[in-house]
Amino acid sequence: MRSIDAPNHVTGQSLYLDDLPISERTLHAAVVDSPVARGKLTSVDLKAAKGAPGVIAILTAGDIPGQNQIGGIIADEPLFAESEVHFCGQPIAIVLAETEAEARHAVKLVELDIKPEQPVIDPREARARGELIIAPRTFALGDTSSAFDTCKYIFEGRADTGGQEHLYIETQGAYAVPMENGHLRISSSTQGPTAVQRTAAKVLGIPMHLIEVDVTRLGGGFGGKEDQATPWAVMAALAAQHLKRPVKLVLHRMDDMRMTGKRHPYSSDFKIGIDEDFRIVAFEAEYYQNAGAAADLSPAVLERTLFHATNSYYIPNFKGTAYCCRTNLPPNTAFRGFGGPQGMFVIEAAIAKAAIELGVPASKIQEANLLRDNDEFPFGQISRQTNGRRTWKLAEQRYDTAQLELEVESYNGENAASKKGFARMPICFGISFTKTQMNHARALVHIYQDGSVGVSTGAVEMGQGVNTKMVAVAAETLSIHPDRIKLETTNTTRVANTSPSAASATADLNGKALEKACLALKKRLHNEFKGIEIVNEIAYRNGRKTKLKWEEIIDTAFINRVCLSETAHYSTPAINFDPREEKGHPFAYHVFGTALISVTVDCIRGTYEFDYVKLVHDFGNSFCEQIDIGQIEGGLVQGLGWMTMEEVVYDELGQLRSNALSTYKIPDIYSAPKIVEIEPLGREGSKLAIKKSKAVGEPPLMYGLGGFFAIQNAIRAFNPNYDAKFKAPMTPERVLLSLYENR
Ligand code: LUZ
Ligand code: MOS
Repeated sequence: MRSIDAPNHVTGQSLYLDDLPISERTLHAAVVDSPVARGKLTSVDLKAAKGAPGVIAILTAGDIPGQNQIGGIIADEPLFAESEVHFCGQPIAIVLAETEAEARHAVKLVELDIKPEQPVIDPREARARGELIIAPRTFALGDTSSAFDTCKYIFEGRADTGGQEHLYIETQGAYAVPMENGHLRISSSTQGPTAVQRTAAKVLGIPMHLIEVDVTRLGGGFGGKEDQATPWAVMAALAAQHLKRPVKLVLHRMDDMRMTGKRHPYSSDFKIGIDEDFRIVAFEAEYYQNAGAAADLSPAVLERTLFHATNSYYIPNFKGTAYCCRTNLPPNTAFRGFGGPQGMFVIEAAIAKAAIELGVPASKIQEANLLRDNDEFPFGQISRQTNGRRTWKLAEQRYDTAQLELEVESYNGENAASKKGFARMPICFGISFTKTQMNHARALVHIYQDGSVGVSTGAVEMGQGVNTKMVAVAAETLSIHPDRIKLETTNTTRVANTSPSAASATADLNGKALEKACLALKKRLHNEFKGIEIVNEIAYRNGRKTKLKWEEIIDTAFINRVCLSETAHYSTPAINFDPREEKGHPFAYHVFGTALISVTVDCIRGTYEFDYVKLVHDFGNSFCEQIDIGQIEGGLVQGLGWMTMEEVVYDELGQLRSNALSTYKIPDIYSAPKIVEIEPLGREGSKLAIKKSKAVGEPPLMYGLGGFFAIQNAIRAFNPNYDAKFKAPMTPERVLLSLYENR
C-alpha cells in the first residue's frame, strides 16, 4: 500500500485550508491579543481601528451571544478576555476587514489599557502560591518509605524538560461560511472537528446540528490542533454569524507562535533506591507541570505523565505526585507523547544519576529492570505481551552493541578534542486515550452503483498517513483494489461525535469501525448471491472462481434493492480506569522498542552530530510499512529536537523570546542522525490493534530521549568532573558550558 497523498504532496496539489477556494464577499479576520502577561484590562478603544480602511467590524467578548467559554476539560478559558488578561498573546478581539492586510493594519490601531501585574512563569512558584488547576494526583504501588529503608543505594536529583513549539508547517486557521437558516459551515485545520463544533455551538448559542465542521487535511498537528485549533474556528464562525458573510482567519507564523500553547515544560524531583543487583527497589518523583494560564488539556497530560513515570521498567515500590501549575503563559497543550515523554525523562535521569554514582553504564540498570509479563504497572494494569526485553535483546544481537560500545571507547581513547557518547533508550507507551470514554469511533461506507466506494471516518489526516491506512483497511476487507476507494473529508455531518485524532489511537479506533462496516457490507453481498465469496473483486463459489466480477455484483445488488451503505461503531473493549483509586486497565496495549544512539561532540565548539540511531521497534504486523517507518523517522527526529536544540524561551515578563524561526531552531536534515536503522521486532501485534498493526504515532518520539543521555556521556568522556544536570534541551551552549565546568 503506497501513500495515497504522496504524489499530491510532492507536486504541490494537496489542498490545505489556505488553498480552499473562497467565496465572493469573504471577509478576513485578524486577532487583537494581549501584550501583557497578567493584568487588569480596563479599556479597549476601537475608535481608530473602526475608522481604518476596509474595516467592517470589530468583535469583542460583548458580541458573544452564547457563552464566552472555550475550556474543554474545565470551563476556565474565555474566547476573548473580559476584565483580566492572563498571558501574552491572549485574544481580546478580532477585526474583520475586506482584505487581510487591512485587518492586520487595523489591529495595530486598537488601543488597550492594561494595568500590569507581576506574572508567574515558574511552575514551582505557582505551586508555592497555591495556583493549582486541579488537586495534585498521586499514583502509588507498594510502599516506597519502607522500601527505601532496605535499599543499598539511594540517589536524589532534579530533572527539567523544556517546552516545544509544534511548528506544524500549516499555521492555525479556519474558514466559516453562513448557509441558510442559521446553518454555518466551518472548514478548520483541526484534529478535533467535534471539539470545534461543540465549542462553536456553545459560544454562538446555537445547537450543534447548525454547525458543520469539515476537514480536508492538516499540514501537521502534533497535538497542537487537538484543542487549540478551536478558538480560531469559533472566532471565524462568530463573525460569520454576526455579519452574514464568509470569514477567513489564518494566523501568521509569529502570531501562531505567540498566541498558542506548546508542550508543557516540567520540573521534577526524584529519589531512586537500588539494590546490589541494580534492581530499582523504590522510586519517588514529584512533577511540576507548567500548565499555562488555563486548563486546556493539562489535567489529561498530567495524568499521562504518571502513566509513563516508570517507562519500560517494573518498579515494585513507586510513588509519583503530579502538580498542574497555573502560570501566566499561553495554556500549554497536547504535544506528541502528551506528558509521557516528560515522565519518562525523569526515570531515565534517575537511572543515569545512579549509573554515574555507581560507576556503571546506565544500560546495566536499565536492563536489570525491564518489565516482564504479569508485572504490575503503578496504575494497576498487568503487563501482557511485554516486548520491551525482546526489543532490547534483539537490538543487542542485530546491531552488536558490544562492538558499538567498543568503537565509542576506542574513538574516545584516540581523540582529545572530540568525544563520542553512546546511550540506549527503551520505550514503553500505552495506547488508548487515558479517558476511557473517549475511546470510540465510527465509519460510514457507501458503495456506489458503479462499484466505486466512498469512505468517511472520524479520522483526521494530518500527514501521519491515516487516510492511506483507512483505504488499506477498506480495500483489504472488501477485497477490492484500493483505486476503487475514495477517502472523503472528515465531516461532522457524516461522522458525528468524534474524539480528536490523537493518542496514537486514530487508525485503531476508526480502522476497527471501518472494518466492521466493510465486513457487514461484504456479508450482505455474500448473502444476496447465496454463498459467494468475493476475493480480489471476483466471486468464488465453493472455492471455485466464477465469472461474476465486482462491478456486476454491485450493479445487480443495486437493482435488487440491496442497501449498499453501512455505518459502524467501535469502542475499545476491556479498558477502564477509576480515578478515585488511581487504578485500572486504561490501555488496550503497550508499544515497546529499544534505540541505540551514538553522538560525536565537538569539544571545542560544543556542537554535536548524531552518528546513528539503530532501533528495534514493536510494530506488530505493520500493514502500511512505509507509513509506519516514516512515523518512526519523524518522531525520532522530533524527539531529538526537543531534547537537544528546540528551546522555548519566555522572559520574566512572560513574553515569548523564541518567537520566530530565527530564534527557535528545529532539526533540519543536517541535524538528523546520519544513519537511522529500523528493525521490526517481528512479533504478532495485539488483537486490539487494527489488523494487529500497532499504533505508531507517538511512541517513537521517545527514542529521542536517548540523544540527551548520549550527549551527557560524551561530555563525561571529556570532562570527568562534570556534575551531570538533567536539564533539557542540551543545546550547544549548555554542552559547551558542561564541557568546561569544574575542569
Ligand atoms: N489526548 C487526549 C491525547 O485527550 N487523551 C490522551 O490520552 C492523549 N494521549 C496522547 C495524545 N493525545
Ligand atoms: Mo496528540 S499529543 O495525540 O494530539
